[in-house]
Amino acid sequence: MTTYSPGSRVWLEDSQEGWIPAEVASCTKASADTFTLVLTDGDGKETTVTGARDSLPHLRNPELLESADDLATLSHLNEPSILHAVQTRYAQRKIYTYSGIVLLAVNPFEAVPMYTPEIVQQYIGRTKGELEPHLFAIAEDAYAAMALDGKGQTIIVSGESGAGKTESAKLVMRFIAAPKSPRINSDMNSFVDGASQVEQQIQATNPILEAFGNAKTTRNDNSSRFGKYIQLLFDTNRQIVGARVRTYLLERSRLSYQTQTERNYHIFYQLCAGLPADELKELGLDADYSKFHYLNQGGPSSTELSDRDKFHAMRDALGIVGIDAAKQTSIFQLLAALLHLGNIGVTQTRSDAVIEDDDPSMLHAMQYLGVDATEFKKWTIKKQIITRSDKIVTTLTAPQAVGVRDSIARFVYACLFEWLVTAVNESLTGKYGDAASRAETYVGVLDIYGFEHFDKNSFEQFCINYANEKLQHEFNTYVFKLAQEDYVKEKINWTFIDFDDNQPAIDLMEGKLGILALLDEESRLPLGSDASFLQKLNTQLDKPANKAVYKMPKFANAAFTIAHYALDVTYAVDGFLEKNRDTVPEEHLTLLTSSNNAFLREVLDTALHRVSAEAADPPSPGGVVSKIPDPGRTSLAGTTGRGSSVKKPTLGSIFKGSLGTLMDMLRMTNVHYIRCLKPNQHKMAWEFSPLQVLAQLRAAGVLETIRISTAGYPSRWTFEDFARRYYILIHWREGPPLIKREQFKRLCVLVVQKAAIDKSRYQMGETKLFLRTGVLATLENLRSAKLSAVQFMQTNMRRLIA
Ligand code: AOV
Ligand code: MG
Repeated sequence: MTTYSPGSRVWLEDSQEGWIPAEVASCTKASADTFTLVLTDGDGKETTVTGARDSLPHLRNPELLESADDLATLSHLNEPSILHAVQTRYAQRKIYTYSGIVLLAVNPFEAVPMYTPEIVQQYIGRTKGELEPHLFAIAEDAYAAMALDGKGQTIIVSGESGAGKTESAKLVMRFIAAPKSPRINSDMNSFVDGASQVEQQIQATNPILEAFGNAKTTRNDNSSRFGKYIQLLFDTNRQIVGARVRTYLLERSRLSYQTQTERNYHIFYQLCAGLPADELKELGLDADYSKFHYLNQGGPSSTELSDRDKFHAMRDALGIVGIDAAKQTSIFQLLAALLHLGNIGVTQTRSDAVIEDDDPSMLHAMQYLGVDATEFKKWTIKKQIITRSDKIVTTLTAPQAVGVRDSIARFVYACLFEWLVTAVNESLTGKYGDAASRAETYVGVLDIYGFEHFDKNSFEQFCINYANEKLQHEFNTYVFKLAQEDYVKEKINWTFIDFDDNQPAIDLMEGKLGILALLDEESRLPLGSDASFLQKLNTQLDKPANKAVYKMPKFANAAFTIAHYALDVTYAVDGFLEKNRDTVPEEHLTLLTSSNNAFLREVLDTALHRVSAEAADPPSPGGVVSKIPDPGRTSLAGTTGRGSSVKKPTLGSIFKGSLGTLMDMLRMTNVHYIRCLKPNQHKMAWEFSPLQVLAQLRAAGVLETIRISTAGYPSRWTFEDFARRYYILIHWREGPPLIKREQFKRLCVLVVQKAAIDKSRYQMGETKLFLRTGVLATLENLRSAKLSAVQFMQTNMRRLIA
C-alpha cells in the first residue's frame, strides 16, 4: 500500500515528458478514502491532486537506486521509475540495462567503445550480474547454458524498425563465434585477422545478406527486409564447427518500386559505385545509377562513398564463402539484367501495349538473362488463357505489360537471394555437411524485421507486423504463462499477474476465418479484387467479438485497421491480392528456366526445387545437420508448382507456415531476450524522447516482466539436476553416498540449508526447486570455492554421477 508524507518523492504526470519529479509538500485526508496532496516540482511550482490512493502519483525511488543495473532491483516498480532509470543510464552513456530476464538496449546511434577485444575477454566465463549489463553477458549466458547440458539456445532480438536489432545480433554472433580461450591481438571488428575460418565465414554472411536483403527506409538507413535465424553449431567439446542460416520472406516489391525517401536493395548502388569502369561498361551499367528506373524513383542519396567501400567488403565476403570471381561476375550480370529490364520502354497504341523490337534495354536484359528477345516481348505484351477447349491469346495494356515486366524482375531477384542463402549455407556447413554433421548443439540468433508503421502500409507491413505479433506472443507465453502455469503445476504459493495477451490479434490475422484465410480465398478467385477482399473482411471481421482488434478506419477508404500489441496500424488494401498471389506468367517461367545462361538456370533450380521439395518433405538443405532441429527452410523464391495441376501456394500461406515452424523451433530451445529500444525518431545520438521510449516499454510488456521476475522465481531446477550440481556444498564425511531418485528432494533441502539461503528466497515444488533472482549466483560462487578447495571431491563426484 502506497503511503505519502511530506517529503515523499513522487512522479507528477506531464503531457510532454511523461512524468516529472516532484515532492509531497502536504498530505491531507479529503474523505474516507481520498487524499489531497500538494506537490512541488523542481521549479517550485505547486500542484494539488486529489484522489483515491491507487490513483495518486507513483513514488520515486531513492536516488541511489535510480539508475540501477537491473530494473528488477528497484524498490518502487512503476512505469515512471522504470522509464527514468533507463533514461538516466542512457544519459550516462550506459545503453544496456537488465529488466529481469530481458536485456534492454537503447540505440546509441553512434560508435561506442563497448565491443573491444578486451571487453570481450572480460565477459567470457562470467555470469550475468557479475559485470555491467551487456549484450555479451546475454551471449555468454546462452553459451554457458548450452555448454552445461547441450540444450539448444535462442537469443531473440526484438524491437521496432531502426532500434538496433541487426547491429546487436551481429555483435552477439561475433562474441559467440569467438574462441573461448583468451585471444590477444585479435580485432573484434575485423573478420580477417586472428579469426578462424569458421568465424570468418560466419562474419562474411553479414555483408552479403545485408547487401542483398537490406535497404534504406524512412525508419532505418540499413533496414533488414527479410527475417534471419542463424544457428551457430557446436560439437561435443563445445567448439564451433559451422553455422546455418534460415531466412524469412524477403520483401519483393522494393525491387521495382520505392517511395521517394527510400532506396532499392543496397547491392545495386554498391555495384554502380564499386565496380571498375570497364566492368561496368561491359554490363551496360553506369556509375550514375539514376539512369535506371528501378533506382531513380527513390530520389538522391548521399551514401555513394560508403556504397563503394561496402561493395569491396561484400565482394571479399563472397570470396570467403567460396563464391569465386567467375560466379561473382555471373551474379553481377543477373543484377545488371534486372536493371535493364526495368528500363524497357512500354508504350501503348489505342489499347495495346507496345515494346519496340530494338529496345536497347530489352536487348541488354535478354543478353544477360540468356532469353530470346522476341519470345520475351511476345509474352510481356500478350497473355494466353488456356480453357478446356481452347487457347486464347489477348493483348495487354501498357500498365499490365509493365506489371508483367516487373514481376519477372522481382521473381529473378527473389530466386537469386535464395540461391545466395544456399551458397552461404554450403560454406557454413561444409560443402558436404561434414562440419555440420559433427554438430551436437547450437546457439541461434533471431533477427527479423522490426514492427513497422508508415504513412501508407501495405501487404509487406502486414506480414512484418504479423511476424512481430507472433514473436511478442512467444515472449508473453514464455515469460508470463509458462512461468505461472509451472507454479500451479508445482503447487507453490503464487499470486497471479494479469497481462495483455495478444492472442486475439493473432487469431484475427491467421485464424480459420482470419485475414490471411480470406485473402487466400479471394486470391484464388479469377475475378478476385482488393475491393471485394476488403468487403469480405468487413463482413466477416467487423463484429463485436473483434471490436478490440479489428477496426474500419473512419478516414481511409480502401483500408482496414488492426490493433497490434505495439500500435494501431491501418493497412491500405490495394495490391494485397497481387502481392499475395505473386505470379509470374507460365510462359515467362518456361523461357527463364530454359535460358541459355547456365547460372540463371542454376539459380532458378535451387530456388524452385527447394520450394517444391519442401512442400513434400521437411528440408535439410545446405548439408546434413541431422541432430539439429531445423527452423524450416522458409524464405521462398516462391512461385509455382510446375504444371497446372499443382496449386501454387500464396505468399501469405507460405509465410504463415514458415513462422509456425520457427515458433515450434523456438519453443524447443532456451530463449534469451534482447529488447532494442529506439530513443528518438531522428536517429540522433544520445537524444532521448521519453514518451516514445515509454510506448515501446509498454508495448514490450517490460513492466510485467519485471513484476514477474521479482515476485516470481526466475530459476527453476529439477531436484535431480539441482542435487547433482550442488550436492558438493554439503560436507560429506566419507564422500557422497550413492543416492536414490526419491532422495533428491531431501538432498536439495540440505543444500539450501547448508548454503544458508533464506526461506523466502526459494520454494520446493512437486518436482522442481524454484529460486528467486540472485540465489543461483550465490550457489555458483560457493560451488566454485568448494571445487577449487577440495580437489579430491572431483574423484568422488564421478562416483556419484556414474
Ligand atoms: P534494426 O535491425 O532494429 O532495424 P539496426 O540494427 O539496423 O536496426 O540499427 C539501425 C542503426 O542504428 C544502425 O545502422 C546504426 O547506425 C545504429 N546502431 C544500432 N545499434 C548500434 C550500436 N550498438 N552501436 C552504434 N550504433 C548502433 V529493421 O532491420 O529496420 O527492423 O527492418
Ligand atoms: Mg535489421
